[in-house]
Amino acid sequence: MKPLLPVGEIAKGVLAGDRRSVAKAITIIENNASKAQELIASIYPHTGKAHIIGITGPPGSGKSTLIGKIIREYRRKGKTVGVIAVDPTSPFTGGAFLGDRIRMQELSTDQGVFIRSMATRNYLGGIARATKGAVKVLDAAGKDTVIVETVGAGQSEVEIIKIGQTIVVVCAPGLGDEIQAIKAGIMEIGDIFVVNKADREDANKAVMDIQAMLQLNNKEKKWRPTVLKTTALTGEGVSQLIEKIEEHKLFLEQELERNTSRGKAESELAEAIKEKVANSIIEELKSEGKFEEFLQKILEKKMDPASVAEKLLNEKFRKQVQKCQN
Ligand SMILES: Nc1nc2c(ncn2[C@@H]2O[C@H](COP(=O)(O)OP(=O)(O)O)[C@@H](O)[C@H]2O)c(=O)[nH]1
Ligand SMILES: [Mg+2]
Repeated sequence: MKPLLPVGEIAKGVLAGDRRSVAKAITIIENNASKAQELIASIYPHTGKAHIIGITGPPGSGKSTLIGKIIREYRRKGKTVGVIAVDPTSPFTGGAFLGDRIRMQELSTDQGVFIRSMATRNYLGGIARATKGAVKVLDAAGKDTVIVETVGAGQSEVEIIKIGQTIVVVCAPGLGDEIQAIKAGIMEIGDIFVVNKADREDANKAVMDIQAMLQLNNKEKKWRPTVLKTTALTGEGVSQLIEKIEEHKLFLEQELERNTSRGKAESELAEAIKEKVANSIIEELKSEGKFEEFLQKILEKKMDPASVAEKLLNEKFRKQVQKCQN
């Protein structure tokens, strides 16, 4: 066996975007909790640049096929893509991925694409945590977009998919269980709903079913989820899906900006209030002669400024409370 590289070396490789280091880093995250922590700590400052897309839905709805097409579309736009598939039913390593092996090879030799499937076994700290770590690795490695694929069922999947900043729920007509998948808490967190296999005739009915459910769920939301149709096999509808994803990304960026300007305004207002209140209290103390009286005590070193301030304020507020009670 080859000697193992120290974590620091692997982290350096990840930051340089080296594929093999990325693969090793994810293996560390899967297998070694203490090393994983060290690794995450060293790459963490370089994360936060990628847009993370969560793609969920029932098995067989065509998520992996669709992701193959999404990757191609992003590559055409010159963007790099990382994929973490948490899906035991159709692992990316299997033949099902992308429909055929030729296209899979095409993608696996592309340096701008990194695909990794993670089994849903018992990871230390949980699968959601391991997935989060793997996403950070791809983010730090410079991938513009990171996609997480997961089967939409059960609470742990909901946990995983929340890693995504934009959440895409993929259903297919005639699967029967699309509504169940949506019921599992995913309806509330989906940003974009996709009815894949639009080549099937009952696709429009599925679109209407989802739209009806969305209407029931119509809590005051700033982002209105939409329903799109795709045919992953041919790629039809995929560019519209990418457009919607980009629109949601822009929405998130604008929300963030609004929130930070709100935060700034909030602290400015608090500062302004503090200044006004302090000034008016000082003025009052001066007019009462208290300020001068206690200033003298400080000059004579009988009291320190902090104790004086406390005493003055205590007296002042006791008086006010008494005023109120009368
Ligand atoms: N008719 C049709 N079949 C599709 C379409 N997209 C995927 N499939 C097929 O559906 C099956 C499941 O696809 P897969 O991508 O593995 O689904 P996943 O389990 O959601 O990842 C495969 O046999 C695909 O070839 C589509 O748009 N139309
Ligand atoms: Mg799949």
